[in-house]
Amino acid sequence: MSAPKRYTITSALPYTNGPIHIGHLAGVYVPADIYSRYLRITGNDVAFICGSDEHGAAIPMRAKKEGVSPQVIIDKYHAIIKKSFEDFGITFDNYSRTSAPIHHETASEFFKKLYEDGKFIEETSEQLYDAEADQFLADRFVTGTCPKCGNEEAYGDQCENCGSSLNATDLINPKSTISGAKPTLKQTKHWFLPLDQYEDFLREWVLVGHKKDWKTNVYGQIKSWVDDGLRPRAVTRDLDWGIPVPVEGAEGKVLYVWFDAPIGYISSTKEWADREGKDWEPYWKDKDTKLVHFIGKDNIVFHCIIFPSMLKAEGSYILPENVPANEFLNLEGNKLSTSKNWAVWLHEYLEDFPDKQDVLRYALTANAPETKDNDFTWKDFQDRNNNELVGNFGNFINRIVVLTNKYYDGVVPTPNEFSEVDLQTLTELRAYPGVISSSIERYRFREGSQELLNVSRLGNKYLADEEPWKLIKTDPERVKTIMYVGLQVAAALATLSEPFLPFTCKKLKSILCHSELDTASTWNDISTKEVLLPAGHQIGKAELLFSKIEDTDIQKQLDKLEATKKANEAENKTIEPQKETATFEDFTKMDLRIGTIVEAEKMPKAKKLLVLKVDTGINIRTIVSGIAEHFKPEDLIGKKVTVLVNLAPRKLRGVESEGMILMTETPNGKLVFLNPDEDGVNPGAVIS
Ligand code: B3M
Ligand code: ZN
Repeated sequence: MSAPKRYTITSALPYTNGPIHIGHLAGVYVPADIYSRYLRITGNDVAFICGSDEHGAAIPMRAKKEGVSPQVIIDKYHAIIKKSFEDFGITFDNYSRTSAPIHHETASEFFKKLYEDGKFIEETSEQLYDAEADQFLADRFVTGTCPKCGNEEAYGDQCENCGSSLNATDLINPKSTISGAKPTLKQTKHWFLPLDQYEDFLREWVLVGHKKDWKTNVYGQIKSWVDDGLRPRAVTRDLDWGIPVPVEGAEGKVLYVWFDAPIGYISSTKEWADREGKDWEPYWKDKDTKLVHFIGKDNIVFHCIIFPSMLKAEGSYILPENVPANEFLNLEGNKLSTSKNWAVWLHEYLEDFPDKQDVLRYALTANAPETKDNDFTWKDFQDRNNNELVGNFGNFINRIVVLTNKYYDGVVPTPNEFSEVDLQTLTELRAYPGVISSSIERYRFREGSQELLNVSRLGNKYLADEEPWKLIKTDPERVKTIMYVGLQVAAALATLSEPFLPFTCKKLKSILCHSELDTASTWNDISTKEVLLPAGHQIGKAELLFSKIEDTDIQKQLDKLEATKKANEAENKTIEPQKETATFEDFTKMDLRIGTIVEAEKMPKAKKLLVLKVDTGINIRTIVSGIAEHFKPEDLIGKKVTVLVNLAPRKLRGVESEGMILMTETPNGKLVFLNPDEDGVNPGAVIS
């Protein structure tokens, strides 16, 4: 463990164009929170900073889709995001938003300073333009083929396939995402940050300076960009949503979202410092402060090339000490996607599992996409809970607390002489703070979470080997020592679990009555103090830390995803082309009548068929219908339906069918009787 320091820890500012999902959590917020909590409890001065990213093209685009103003969108999602982070236990010291006046001021000042210091190139050039929509096209307003990897859906600022940062004019076959039109070129003036002038600085700072201590995925990406050669990058846009460019001759232009958003870290720190009566500057300007950015891999270029070049150009800021970017998390084998609703949304998770914050935190950490993309499955989530949290951690704590209450009315017993095994267990225990610290300090949270579970494994093994429940009859003095040692392991777990399982930590501390201790043990005490829970200390009653997650709970989640899949398929379903023209004569040939179903039963040995008796007004006749998977026979009796009565009779499984009942289908494949108001019956649905 290193000496206490000042840390500024940032986590990517989420766009307020949708709620938070597990991909955001696993990639950014859970690791950042583990890191921040750990640094706080080991005595460091921490500013853990975040806020909503409310500018950029994503917001007006979402607003358009929902038919409301961008302000409505940012207010809606800012509230959802902020609340879900709070309920989930993410301990930001400040959660701001980039629409806040303090941010507009800070970002404008930053731009003006670079402008006045002559750090920008001002250039009028031809940019992509959508004449139909009367709008310049950059960033998400334009897609096309990536010149680097051939991905046909690259955006105007970035290719999500290969991670390249692009200028809109680099795209091959560009297409406006507003109108679908092929853009034309139109002249416009912008301010560019000449990144090419920062190549030497970037080489020296990252490629030489951080070769050893940055993650290889991050380092590799930076190296390939710098080696490819950097080009000036426009930091202004022709848009009406954003921070107005604060110089003359820039009417109708705003700052590029990736220029203002990272400055959001600074403005959020200012907001926090103002509220807390602190000085914000040391957190951004003191050379001894460690600045760490937690982000996903698609944000690497912005945090490792563009923002550092901006900070360098400004001149008075420190640079990040590390940018431990994660890879992506997939969900049940498919890429997470806000627009396709393929996600586990945090606010929905918290509704479905209101007291299981730590379970999701743990599942996402134990399976974190630290070095490669990973897959989240509900089955893994259930297994980790049932086997690791309930079966290992919870089981150990429950055993030790129940037995302490049973044997000693909850009072920590006085140990007798320690055996070899006792001493070894205590020695092993003392090593864990160092082991877990080392994992966390190297951003290996996955490894750290497994080491934490090893502590309860140590406790479980110790109890299983020593069997106090057997010895209590024959050697009660020995049992006192065993229980005492076990309780020290439990006490260590209470402290060591805080970064990974904060809700559990709180519960466990309350069970062990930590607050009643003269000096509650800290992280470092576990290695150095002889005693964590002293003999004579009274603990509380047992309470389950975790509970089993049943198959039905998991099935509900899987069903939700299945419904999303179906809805997506339906959305992509092409409308069947219109059939050949029917003459009026053709039409009048068909005799359509209203009928009532008077009897219904299943056709033996046929999964899909029902045999119906229908009163057509002409007679009661048999009609065989392929609707058995959609209706129960008993629900059909008395139902009025539309019947084609003069369809040539035909035999189905030996039963003659005299007519056809008209039906249609909802997008997810459910057959329904003709009732156009039925949920999901859409224009274009074929009647058959
Ligand atoms: N708003 C998040 C994203 O790319 C983006 C991060 C900004 S961090 C300054 O999803
Ligand atoms: Zn690409």
